[in-house]
Amino acid sequence: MQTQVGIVGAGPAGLFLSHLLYMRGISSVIVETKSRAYIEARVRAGVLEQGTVETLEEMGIAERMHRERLVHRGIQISFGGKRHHIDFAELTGKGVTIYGQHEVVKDLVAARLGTGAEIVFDVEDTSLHDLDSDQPKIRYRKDGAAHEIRCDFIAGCDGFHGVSRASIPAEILRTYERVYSFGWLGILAEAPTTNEELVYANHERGFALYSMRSPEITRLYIQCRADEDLNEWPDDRIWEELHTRLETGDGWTVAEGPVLQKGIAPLRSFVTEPMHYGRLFLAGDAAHIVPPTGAKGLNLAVADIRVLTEALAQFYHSGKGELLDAYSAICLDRIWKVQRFSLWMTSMLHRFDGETAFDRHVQLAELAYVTSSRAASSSLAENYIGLPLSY
Ligand code: FAS
Ligand code: PHB
Repeated sequence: MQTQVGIVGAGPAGLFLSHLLYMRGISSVIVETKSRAYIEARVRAGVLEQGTVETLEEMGIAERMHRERLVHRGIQISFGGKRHHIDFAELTGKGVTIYGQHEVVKDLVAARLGTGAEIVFDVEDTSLHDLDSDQPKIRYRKDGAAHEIRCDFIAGCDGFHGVSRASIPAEILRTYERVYSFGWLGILAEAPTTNEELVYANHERGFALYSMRSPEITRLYIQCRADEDLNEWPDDRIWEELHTRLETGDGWTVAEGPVLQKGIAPLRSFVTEPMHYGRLFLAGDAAHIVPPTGAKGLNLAVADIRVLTEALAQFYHSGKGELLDAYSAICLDRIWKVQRFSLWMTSMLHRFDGETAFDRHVQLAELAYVTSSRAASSSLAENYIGLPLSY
């Protein structure tokens, strides 16, 4: 098989790239290890920045999102038993969209297949070859048969555990990482929302987050040990911990309901430099991971893809490679600013092993300052709604 851009991974990065390239007249094929049903049911991010919403609108696949999304003016931060509103709309003129990542994936897959695009699901043994030539190749197996895709470029959109980053010679790569001693235990519950915005809570017992997917479905998280055993967390223990950590003394309570999904995700800050080698370009989680506290993972993938689309369009439409050469630097400028914000939000809202009484007082002072200073809350707001896009 031959195509202009071979894409590894049908997550948000790969799917956004494939459709944006299609709109620029550039052909692509996506290979994906999982099934279509699996990737469309995989519950992950929930918050879309304005830039991601505008990208979906530019692609002409925002109709269901506009119909089903929730639009929030801001967030609430809870500490010391009180909730404090950070009003993004008042501070920045913009809000955020609540629309599940798996819904975005459904819309993207439908749009891609609607144009006759090639998405090869259920592949095995993906490998990348001849990356430093002008005809790199993706090889994979499907239904026991070996296949090869000859491309001009390969986009590594296969997430943190994919093969793309590992295909770059180790001596080329520099990686930067911070691993946290805690993770997030998350549940998806069939329970009505009882608050009109997300609530981020810093409680003596640890962090908790109240989020949602629709008026009928809530998404909630509690900070837990990274090596926590999910079997030790029956539903009633989770609900009890959520009520404790989200208690605000103002009468607000979290509604309970059947738990539809339950899981523990580790937290990590991670960056790969450079984000390309030869004709292979990394995008999204294949190149970087942020702790979900800043709701950035999916949105950062979209920002990478907008740059990569412009760079590939410049190459095919004018024969120039300047943007391809500058791809890593352009993306990394935003990536490190998003890493900073996500680390800052995580440090402000979580309890840390070994923290001293002094550390705790400084953390509570940070929370008090951010929720009482217009300058500080404006800084949080402009990062949370999304920094301006490069392209
Ligand atoms: P993805 O990981 O989404 O997609 C990569 C795709 O490549 C997958 O479909 C995978 O099956 C496929 N793949 C992997 N190896 C392959 C191979 N060898 N060959 C072919 N295909 C291969 N972000 C938030 O903002 N908020 C959250 O609450 C949040 N929660 C998360 C919870 C979990 C458990 C995880 C893992 C991530 C979470 N994230 C969250 C981050 C997440 O949303 C990512 O940032 C987002 O999915 C990034 O999209 P991609 O870069 O496309 O990577
Ligand atoms: C979610 O709804 O899944 C969500 C929202 C905000 C975050 C992380 C996760 O910071």
